[in-house]
Order: sequence, then structure tokens, then C-alpha cells
Amino acid sequence: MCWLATLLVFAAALCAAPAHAEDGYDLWLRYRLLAPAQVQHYRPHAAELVAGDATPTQTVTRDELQRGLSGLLGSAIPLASTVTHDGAIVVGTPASSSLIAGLKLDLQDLGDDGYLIRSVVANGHAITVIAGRNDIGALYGAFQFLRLLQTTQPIDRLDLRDAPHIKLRVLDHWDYLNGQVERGYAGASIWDWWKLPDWRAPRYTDYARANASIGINGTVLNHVSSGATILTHDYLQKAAALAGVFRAYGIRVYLSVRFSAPIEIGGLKTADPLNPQVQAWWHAKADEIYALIPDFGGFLVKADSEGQPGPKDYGRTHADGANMLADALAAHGGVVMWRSFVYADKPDDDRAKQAYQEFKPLDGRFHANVLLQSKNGPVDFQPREPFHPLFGAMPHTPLMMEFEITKEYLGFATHPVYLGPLYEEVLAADTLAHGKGSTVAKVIDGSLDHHALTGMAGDANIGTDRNWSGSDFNQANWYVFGRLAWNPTLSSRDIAEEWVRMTFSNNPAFVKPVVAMMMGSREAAVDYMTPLGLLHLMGPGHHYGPAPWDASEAEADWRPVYYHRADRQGIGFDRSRSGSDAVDQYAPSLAAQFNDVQQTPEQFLLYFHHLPWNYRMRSGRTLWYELVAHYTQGVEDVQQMRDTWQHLDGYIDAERYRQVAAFLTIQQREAQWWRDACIAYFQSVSGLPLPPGFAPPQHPLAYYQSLSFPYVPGFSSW
Ligand code: BDP
Repeated sequence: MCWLATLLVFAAALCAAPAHAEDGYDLWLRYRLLAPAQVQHYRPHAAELVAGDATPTQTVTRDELQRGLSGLLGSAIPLASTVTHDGAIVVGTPASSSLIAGLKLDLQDLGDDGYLIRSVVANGHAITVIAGRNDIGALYGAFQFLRLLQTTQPIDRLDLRDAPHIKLRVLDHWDYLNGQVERGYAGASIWDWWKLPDWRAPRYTDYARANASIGINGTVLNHVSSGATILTHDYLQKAAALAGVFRAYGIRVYLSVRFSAPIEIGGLKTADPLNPQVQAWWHAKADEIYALIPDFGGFLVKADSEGQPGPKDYGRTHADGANMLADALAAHGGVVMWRSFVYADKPDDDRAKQAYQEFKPLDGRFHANVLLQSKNGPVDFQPREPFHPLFGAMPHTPLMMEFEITKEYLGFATHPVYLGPLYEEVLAADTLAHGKGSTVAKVIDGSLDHHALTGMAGDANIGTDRNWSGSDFNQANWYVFGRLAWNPTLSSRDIAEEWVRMTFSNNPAFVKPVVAMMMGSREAAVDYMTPLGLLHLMGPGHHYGPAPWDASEAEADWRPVYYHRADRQGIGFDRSRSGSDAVDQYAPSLAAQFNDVQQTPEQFLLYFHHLPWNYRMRSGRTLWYELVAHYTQGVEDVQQMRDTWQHLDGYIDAERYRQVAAFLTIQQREAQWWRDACIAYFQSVSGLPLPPGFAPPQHPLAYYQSLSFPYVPGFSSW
């Protein structure tokens, strides 16, 4: 090859290579150059940008559109002060843009955060207008417009309008002030408390961009079990610095507060919510916070649970505690998100019943600015649980959903488990509270019981890892949480497709198999971990790997053996009327269904019933056979996921391709371990031979029981 040809090849290679290695940092906001045909299609619709910069939100909206469009289309979009060309993009509100005001768009029912994107003719030019009633709506619209391009949707005849179904769309960070993240598998906390408030890392801005792009509008900075230090003046100043970064993106800061803070940092002798001094302390604290953070969102509280202090320490109710805090915030417009996740010191006959028992009688007793935040299921964030019976049972109280985004119980960072189907399953579940169609989604979006104050929280999976979430696929769980908090009726499959296109590639040969792989990934995990309604079989404390035999935890209801109740005769937790009667916490028609073993969906079978090993399943096989078959299926599904991925080499950058491949290898090894350990254990209890055709566990039970893991992430230090 002559030197000129060599040079040309080299130059071509340079152009094709991304400017920097793909390390996942850009999340779904990569804005990489689209294929030439797409660029050609979109260019005429992005001739100039008319966007204000009178407020910080307007400025970041304009910047994001410039950044996105220039990345996707390969050259900068010129800014203009008014429309001079066909193909102009105009973004703003009636207040910020006289052109938008003149168009007299129907913005009324968009609420505070909604937007409209429409192809119109203005000043004699065909343009695209992105409008909201407020700046933040316009910002959300801008992100949606970019998403259309990122996912290669047509934009020539647009007429879109959208508004969030839920008011508070919040990430709960389980971060401690020392930088550790409880159940964090993506490195340390991204809040560099030590260097705040002076140093505001650029990453905070990228965090806000990512959240705003999916409509998240709140962040709780610290873990629910944190100490009181966050409420000291020094730390409030640090929180205020973060709030200052997030404000332009419509994100409010909230804090988890310790109920006994008046004692610990206030010098009082009590934290009794009915004590006037305690009340005065919280009022003063709220005033101090709002002086620093005028748009502060409010408090998140874990009280009387897992050793945390709370109103019960003083013989008061959860309502007394929540209302006292709510009163301190009310004048400033803040809310209290009071958690229903309560673990008693002494478990009743059934741990799953406790939240309902404690909170149902308090329905209607909470002040107007209190939301009750419930986990999706009654036990914890298990791979599968029925929906929490409080949903639908407290019509006079705004119930807020809490999902876990970090995969504490679903394989940490390394099992590519997409949580969209889990969230969707819960949101679509019918509580039957007011007859058919009373879905959990309608409970939490307020439409079922007419609540204006509504919320959805996700326990974040974000840390200092370059890719934010510990793996590329875990980013999808952050993404799907935000999209469902915006609209809990969206399909998790559509969201997966959107995410794959934005994050990896628009090539259908890649998109189709990857979406299919994601959609099957949660069921695979259920199968190799906890099939047929089993739950909480994870290793003690750290929750890594299988330990169905474990009875070492101090509290009985933290032990796997408490949950599966396997013995020589059978397996499962009897929550029917002849057992703990947890079924009667559901609406009567649903309770009747769960009470009847024949009508109980098999996916919840052992959650509601204790059954003999030779119980006949719908397949005609025995329960023991089906259990082994599910465990085996889970491993096979992971093998299938690996095969799928192997065929996709070359479609995306080598960096991310290789990491996913490596993590799938880990997942497969661990899926096999889960299967084998659980089968070995349950076989030792049942005494039954393995059904024919199934491979025996690779090791004897004693081997699995001997494994120990001193340095499991997210847990070891506390
Ligand atoms: C459990 C976690 C624990 C949390 C607790 C909670 O293991 O780390 O503190 O939930 O939500 O699942 O409070």
C-alpha cells in the first residue's frame, strides 16, 4: 500500500472511532452521530434553535438541545432570536417566548411539568415547537424531542403532549456521610460530603441531567437509617450546595431524618412527638433548612423499624410522629414521606402482616402533607412477591410506591436483570379495592381515591463507578424507574427498547434480541433463586448467594428457614385462613382467591400455602418436580442469554460488549450455584430422589454450606 492509501485508511479509522472509549458514563444521553440517512432526514427539521436563557432552567434546556442535536446530527445548530427559516425549533413557555404565546397552544391541562411538541407554521415557516406552561415542562419536552431522534422516530408531523401521572418522582439514596452506600454495588457515594459545599463536582450536573431526562424531580441524599448529623448546620450547607446544582433541572433535595435527632443534636431529653419542646425544635430546624434551601422537598423517615427510633418509643403512633414533622414543614410547602417498612422487635406469627396491622387503623389520621411510602411487596424487595396489601387498603392516605433499583436481592451489579417487568407486574396488579381495574398504578397515581399528592420512590443504584450503576445493564433499571414514575402504565418492553436504542444501537439486529433478553432476565432470576413464591433464601446479612439452610440471624424473621418452612412433609408459608391469615389483608375477592390453593397463581404458591412435596401442580407434575424444573430452567435461560450476547459481538463498542460478556459469565456461574445449592438443600430436607433427567448438584450440600463471604459489597462495614 502506498503511503497515501495508508494515511487515508488511518484517517478513516480515526473518524469511525468514538472520541473516547465507551465507559458508560454518558448513560442514555450519548448523543452519538446518527447514520447518514437519519441525519439527512432530521437536518431540515433542525435548521435553527430559538430558545431563551432568562432563567437557569431555560439555559440548561438550550444547552441540552445544542449538545444533543450537534452530537446526533454532526454539526452545531445555529441559535436565533426569532424564526427565520423553515425547520426552526422553538422551545419555551408563553412567558419566555412571545412566539409561543402568540400560537395560543392548549397548554392548560399539561399541569406544572407537562409539555407539548408540535409541528406548526409560524411566521410563514414550518417549525417545531416544544412548549410547557413552565420552564421545567419545556425542559422535559426538550429531552423527549431528543429521545425521538435518539431512537430514530419521525419528527416531521409531530403532535405530542404528555404530563407526569405522579407528582413526586424521587430517588432515595442509601448513602452514608462517610461515603459508603448501603446495598451499593457501584462504588462509593457520589456525594463528596467532605469537599462540599465549596467543591461541586461536575458529576452532580450530569446526575441532574440524567434524572431530568426521565422526569425524576426529587432526590433523598442519605440513607433511611442515617444518624442525625445531616441535620447539623454544616451538613445542611452542603446539602444546599447540591440543591443549588439540581435546581435548574427541577430536582428538589429531601433528607432522611432520624426521629431522635432532637436528643442527639438538639440537646433535648426526649423526642416525644407530643412534647412542645420537641415540636418547637423541629419547627426551628425546618425554618433553618428553608432559609438555606428555599425549595427543600421534605423528610423521609424510617421509624420504629430495624432498631431505628420512632414515636412508639414514647407510646405514640406513626401518625403522631409523621404529623409532628409534617406540621413543621407545612408552612414551607414540604412533605413527609413516612415509611411503612416496619420490622417489629418480636415478630408476630407472620412478619408479612406487620405493616398492614400497624398502618391500616391509621388511615385518615395523617395530615395533608404526609405520604405513606410502602415497598412494592409485604416482606422486602424480593425477586417476586405479591403486591403490598396496603395498596388499596388506605383510601384516605396518599400511598407512595418504593421500588428497589439497586439489586440487593437480584444479583448485585453482575447479573444483568432488567427490573422493568417486576415494576410493571406490581403496578398492573389489581387490588380489586373498588372492583375490577383498581390497579396499584391507580392507587399511587391518586386516581383511585382522588389524591393530588402522589409519589414513587426508587432506591438508587448509583455510585462513583464510571458507569454510575455498576454495569451497563443496571443503568436500564434507573431509566425504567424514572419512566414508570412519570407514567406507571407504560410498557416495560417499550421502555427497554427505547433504552437499548439510546444506550447501545438502533440496529434492529441488535435491538430485538437484546430487548428479548432483558424481558426474560427477571423471570430467569426468579427461577434460579426463588421460584414458585419462595423468597428470602439469600445469604445472611449480605444477601449474596443462596443460603436456604441459614438460621444464624439474630431475628427469627430474617432467617431463610422462617420463610420457606420446608420439612420432610412439604414446603411453603401457610398464609391462608388456616395459617397466618395474611390473605385477609387483601380485598375480599382477592383474599378468597389467595386463600384457595387451586386459585392461587403458581408464581405465588409457596408464598401463600404450605404444601406437600407430592402436591399436584397444574402441569400434572409434583411440586418437587416443578421446583427442580424451575431451578434448572433459570440456569438454562442464563445460558441462552449468554448465547444471544455472543452473537452480538461487533454491533457495539468492544469495551461495553466485553463487560457485559464477563458479567454474564459470572451470572451463569452464580445461577448454577443457586440452583445446585437450593436443590441440594431441599433434597436433604425432603429426602426425595432427584426427578429423572435432571443433573445432580455439582457439589454436596456441605460444600455450599461451608462457603463464606467476608467482603461482600454494600454490607461488610456495618
Ligand atoms: C432491607 C435492606 C436494608 C435496608 C432496609 C430498609 O437489607 O439494608 O435498610 O431494607 O429498607 O431490604 O430499611
